Amino acid sequence: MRISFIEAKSPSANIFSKFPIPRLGAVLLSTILKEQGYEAKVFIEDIAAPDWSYIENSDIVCISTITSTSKRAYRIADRCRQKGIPVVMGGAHPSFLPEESIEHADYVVRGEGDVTLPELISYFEKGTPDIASIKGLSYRSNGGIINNPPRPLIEDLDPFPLPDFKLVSHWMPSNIYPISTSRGCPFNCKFCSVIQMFGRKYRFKSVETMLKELKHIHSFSKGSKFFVDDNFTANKKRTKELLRAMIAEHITFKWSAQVRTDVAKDEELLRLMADSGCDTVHIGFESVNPKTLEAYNKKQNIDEIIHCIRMVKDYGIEIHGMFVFGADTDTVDTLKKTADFAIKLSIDTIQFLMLTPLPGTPFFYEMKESDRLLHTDWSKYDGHHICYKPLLMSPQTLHIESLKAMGRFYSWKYIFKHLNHFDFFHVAIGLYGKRAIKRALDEAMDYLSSIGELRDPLPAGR
Ligand code: B12
Ligand code: SF4
Repeated sequence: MRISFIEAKSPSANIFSKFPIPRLGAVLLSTILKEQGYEAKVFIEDIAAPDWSYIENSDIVCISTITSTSKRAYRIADRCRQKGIPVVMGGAHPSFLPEESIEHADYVVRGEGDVTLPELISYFEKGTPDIASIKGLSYRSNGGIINNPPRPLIEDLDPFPLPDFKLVSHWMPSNIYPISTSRGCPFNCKFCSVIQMFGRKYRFKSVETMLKELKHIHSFSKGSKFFVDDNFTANKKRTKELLRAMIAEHITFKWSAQVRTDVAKDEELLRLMADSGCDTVHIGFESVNPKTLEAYNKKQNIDEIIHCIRMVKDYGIEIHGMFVFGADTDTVDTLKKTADFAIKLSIDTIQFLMLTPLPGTPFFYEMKESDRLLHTDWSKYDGHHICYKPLLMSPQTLHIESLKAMGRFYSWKYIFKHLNHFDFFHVAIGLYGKRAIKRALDEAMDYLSSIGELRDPLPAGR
């Protein structure tokens, strides 16, 4: 049986657009199926155009999508189904809106697919297990939609294979290599869909398994590595054990990861991070407005943010600071203050996103129920477009001022500061940022004037 996996193309640029990396879902699931004897191949549209002749000669097409890529994913699904190929869809978006996704797919896998998909493939091939018993599966039956009971989160991640990137079409050993060591996050931020999908119980692979995987990856991957865990240091004891073991076994390389401000409270952890090769951390600072931090339920304050920036920099690690604009407590002044704050504290690179009501999150249901969603053109749910009515600003103001705040940061001053230090990498980032902001400002007028026309019926169900 030949199974094609497709990760649908991003609708707009993001920080890794120049060096696209896949999410691990399609790569991991294809590896699991390959180990069970199936022929599987993965097409990541952001990396290269898919081989349609391969895909259209497949027995099953599996599509992975998040919210912003779902419009594209549905077009691919429609095309495959027109050719009579069964389509299975999974990922963060179909998991929360299965009734919408099933309009374009034959099956929707809700939540983690590692066990659900192999059961579904076995059902295709052998007729077992009974379809009604496959937890986490949605499908059509007798003109209606059946949502089987949810599948509990997988407890033990160790038995799953290391995602095999040889299955990914056009993958190069020099690419940034994504690695997952854990799932879930114990926090509960209001806008975050990760915890709705992967839970608040922090699950992680054992140090022994991770060491084996890292040793293998290190033997062939030439690029830097990105730990895609949402909170790589949620359990500091295990992270320190892992990093200590990496250093002891000489498995060190350039890596980056997503962490919270609380890393700065543990200097031993920072030391181990730096010694094992960490060059950049991605941190959700989210806001410099204390009321907004509270509204997001972020459980961090400004003093902790400042302390974190200083400490992390002291250890020679760069910071990619992520901020989210548009809480009911934010004004234009908040946006300006955020840019000034990021400049003053010399954050290395930043991402200013507009708060986005992602399906599955408490924020989405709050906006939907209070009729504050502007539209459901999901391709605009990418953090770079305003999609709801803010409280203290007009949608237009929030959209434009967010871009202007980015422009305040990625300014000529930023570029010349790095040029003076012969830091051409950041000069290039500054120039890229400036170009991206100009393009976004040029496109903003069309988008903002079309908001009224984009208004769709709101999706049903929770
Ligand atoms: C790495 C990453 C990135 C990378 C690479 C992105 C890419 N290729 O899309 C970068 C940094 C570039 C990035 C950018 C963005 N990201 Co991102 N990213 C992640 C992150 C941290 C890890 C992804 C991963 O590998 N997960 C681990 C694997 C195992 O999970 P998975 O891929 O979801 O797969 C599992 C299930 O979903 C399911 N499954 C998935 N696909 C399929 C397919 C089938 C057929 C089946 C049966 C099952 C199935 O089974 C898998 C195994 O259990 C996730 C958070 C997270 N925990 O997932 C956010 C996440 C995916 N990103 C998110 C967002 C919002 C964005 C941005 C819009 C933000 C921005 N403006 O910069 C952009 C958009 C990128 C795009 N493609 O358009 C959201 C998406 C939420 C949503 N509902 O849409 C997430 C969930 C984080 C969050 N805050 O909520 N991202
Ligand atoms: S800390 Fe990060 S991953 Fe955890 S809930 Fe908050 S935003 Fe989500």
